[in-house]
Amino acid sequence: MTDLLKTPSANGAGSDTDAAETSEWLEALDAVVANDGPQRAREILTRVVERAQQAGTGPIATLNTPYVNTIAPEDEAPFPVDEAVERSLRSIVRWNAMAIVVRANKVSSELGGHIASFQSLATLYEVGFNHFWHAPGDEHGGDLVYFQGHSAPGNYSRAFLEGRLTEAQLTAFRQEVSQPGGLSSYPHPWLMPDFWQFPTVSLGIGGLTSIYQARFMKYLHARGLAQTEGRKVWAFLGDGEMDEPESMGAISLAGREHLDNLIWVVNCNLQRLDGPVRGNGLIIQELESDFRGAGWNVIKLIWGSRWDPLLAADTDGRLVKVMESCVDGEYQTYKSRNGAYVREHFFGKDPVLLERVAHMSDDEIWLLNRGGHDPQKVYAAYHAAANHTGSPTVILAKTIKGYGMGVSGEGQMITHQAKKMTEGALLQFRDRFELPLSDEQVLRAEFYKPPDDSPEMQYLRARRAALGGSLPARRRKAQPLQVPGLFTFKGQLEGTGEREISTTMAFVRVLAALLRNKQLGRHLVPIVPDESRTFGMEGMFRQIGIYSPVGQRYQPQDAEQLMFYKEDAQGQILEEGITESGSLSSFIAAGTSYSAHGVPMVPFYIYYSMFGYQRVGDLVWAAADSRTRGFLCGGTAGRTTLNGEGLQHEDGHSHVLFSVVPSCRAYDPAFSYELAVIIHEGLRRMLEEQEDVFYYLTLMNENYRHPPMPENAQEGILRGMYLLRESSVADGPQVQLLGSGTILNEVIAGAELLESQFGVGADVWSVTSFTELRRDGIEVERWNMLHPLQEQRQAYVTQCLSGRGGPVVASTDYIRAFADQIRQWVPGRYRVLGTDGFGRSDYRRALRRFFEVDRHYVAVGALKELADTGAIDPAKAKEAIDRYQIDADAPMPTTR
Ligand SMILES: Cc1ncc(C[n+]2csc(CCOP(=O)(O)OP(=O)(O)O)c2C)c(N)n1
Ligand SMILES: [Mg+2]
Repeated sequence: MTDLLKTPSANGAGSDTDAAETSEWLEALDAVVANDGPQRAREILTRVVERAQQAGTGPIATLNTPYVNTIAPEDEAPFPVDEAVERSLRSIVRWNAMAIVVRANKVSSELGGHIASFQSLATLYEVGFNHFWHAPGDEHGGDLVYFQGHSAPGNYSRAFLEGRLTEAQLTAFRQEVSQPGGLSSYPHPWLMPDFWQFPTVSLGIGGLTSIYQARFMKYLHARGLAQTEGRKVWAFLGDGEMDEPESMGAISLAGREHLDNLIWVVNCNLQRLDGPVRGNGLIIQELESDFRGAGWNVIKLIWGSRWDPLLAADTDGRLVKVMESCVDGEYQTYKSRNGAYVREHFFGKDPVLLERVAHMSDDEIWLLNRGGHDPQKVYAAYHAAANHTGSPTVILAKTIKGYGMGVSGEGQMITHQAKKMTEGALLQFRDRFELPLSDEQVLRAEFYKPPDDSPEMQYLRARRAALGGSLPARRRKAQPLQVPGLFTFKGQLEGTGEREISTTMAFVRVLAALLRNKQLGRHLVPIVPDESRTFGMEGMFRQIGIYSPVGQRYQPQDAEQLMFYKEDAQGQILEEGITESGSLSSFIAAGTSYSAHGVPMVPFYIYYSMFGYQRVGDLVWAAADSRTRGFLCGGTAGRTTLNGEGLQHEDGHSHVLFSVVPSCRAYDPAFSYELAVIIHEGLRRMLEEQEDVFYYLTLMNENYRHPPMPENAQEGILRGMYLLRESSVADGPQVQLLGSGTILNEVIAGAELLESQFGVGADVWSVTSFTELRRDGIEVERWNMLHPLQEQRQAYVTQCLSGRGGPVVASTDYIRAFADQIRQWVPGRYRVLGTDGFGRSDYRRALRRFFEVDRHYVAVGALKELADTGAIDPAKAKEAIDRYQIDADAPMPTTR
């Protein structure tokens, strides 16, 4: 990119080894433009560049255009209304947005808030609200707008004028707990479920998820599930935010799939939190080449209309040359000073330009505006973007951070965090935007709403009515879908007999059974990041097809095979390639389709569990925040079960990570029937009850026999544990053994050893979810604390274990913190075994011994607990250690 910036521009900057020859070429080009127009010049130049590259010149940078607006003034769509009313309306929105923050911080600076970002965005938002963004209704399915998170006061301000929020609510900004109807600091579908659709505030997430949203809309359309044509996804992103890898990481997908339903507006106010985004460069030029390279339609919106005459007169390119020679750090400084400063330091770079502006006063120079603050130019850019077909559009709008804040922030380094305005700045703000407020009202930062019959209010209502209603607005529910009975999974409930399969395979069978279901099948969205073969899902390629907007343009290599690689315009699988972030974004788009499109869809996103939460944790939270429904399936999970892949593949902690997400139900099932019961219940809750939950399921790749479902196990499977096997030793010490996932088999084997070799009776419990058990325990404990005089309740874990007798030992394929979650509700002694430490490759048997979670450790653990309670002699534990050849002095696995 730096090279591109250094490339001599069309205006003649840079070195020249033969100026006369260059001049001849340029004159020839000028003649073509004059006689045949710019289009013809473009044709010729394209051919010339091709020829030059064939001749070995190497790449010639063609991705950047000069630092001026992409749309020439004569090509601008004319602004359709009298701008005066809009200006007045916009000024009121600006005022209230600022007042929301200033007033909250008058009470206490504890609450925070941002003023400067929205002040730079106001024109970009208001033109959208007045002319472009449709709410869902009979005529239009509705546009989806990803608003900038920390500019939320701008949305609240408008909603106040539209009569959606009260003055009391504005005053309760960021008081989400203590004030009824208090406004959430940032967009949040849990805190304002009828208002906010997209939780954008973690920077980068909005951009990435908006791309996959646009793609998902095309997918829904192609599959005939929703009519999404004509609907647009708009996303507002900060220029600083573009440095997040998530922001730019999927722009090539948008280009490749021609997502012309996607419009990004990057607010290039040149600043982020600490300082300039590209103090020593030009962020707009940098982004232009990146996006153009990725196949986007790029609209640069740099200069406002007041520059038009100066640019029209710039036939020798001197002005554009100076524009390109300045860096963003300078542009920021200009707008924090005054007209005289701009004259001296900007136009003063070229004496000829100083002459050209000699007739202009300092005030006139100061008023030379930036594109993103000029409604006419913004309208023209939006109009072009909304009518563009064949590729996504990015509008790079140049603005001023803290516009209108004067000494309290305009273009200043500190502006991002400014939450207060000086009295002088408040009065100036009033004067500049011509607000009908007295000095006293200004100093109290009173909210202002013009009378209902004022031109502003009439205009505002008329525009939103024409566009179908208010935005943003969130739909809470879709039509419920009926979930078939549990018998759909008959095969899983009956067990596998002698056949040995993995839970991954069981999952694929459950999914296949669901896909065959007439009502529900269409609503499922299998998502894989290039791991279908790992999970044995390749049979689905042929059966339901892989979505590709262009179908399949090639004869697949395996066309002769039964299960060939089939891409299809109506394909159902989202085969994302190697992008866990992209896959999770598809998961969010599909799992919130009930809300964004009124069409319930159930994503099943299956991936390597190790490349799950720890890789894309923030997106997992975005999914939860968005009230996403669906199933995340961490495949080939477990620190010792995925044995051969070694350290960076073996997941022993994803369950602990998922346990922290409030809307996630996480399970570590051991048997097919458990999986079937859990998935069935999940579907029922998501589709029939319309609960906003998602499930995390770990799936293993170890093959073993799956028994039929024991009677009455269903409730326990869902609540988190049930008794799988009762002790067969009637008189003798007893223990309770807990296990989950594949390690449950080791626990069962451990019970057999205890009974046959030590005469100790062992009950075995299958714990499908330590996390659900903990949730229940916490809830019960809280209730008991707050109801001291009522009969105290018992946690489900306690109910299960009390009265059964003996100490409790748990073993899992996860770190100890996982099973430790339930400690305080386990009656009596509780020993937890787990796989803390770095993974490594070996046979499963060896790994389970290394991490001390195998049957022998289960037995030793149980015997030691019994010894500690005085039920047996400690020598028994020692006997087991010797018998099983355990090296008692081996260092902790965590240190190896
Ligand atoms: C992932 C993440 N990191 C940091 C922040 C804190 N933060 C909020 S806004 C901001 C600066 C944003 O600058 P820019 O994207 O240019 O937006 P502007 O306010 O200038 O429009 C920062 C660092 C965040 N919200 N998310
Ligand atoms: Mg910025």
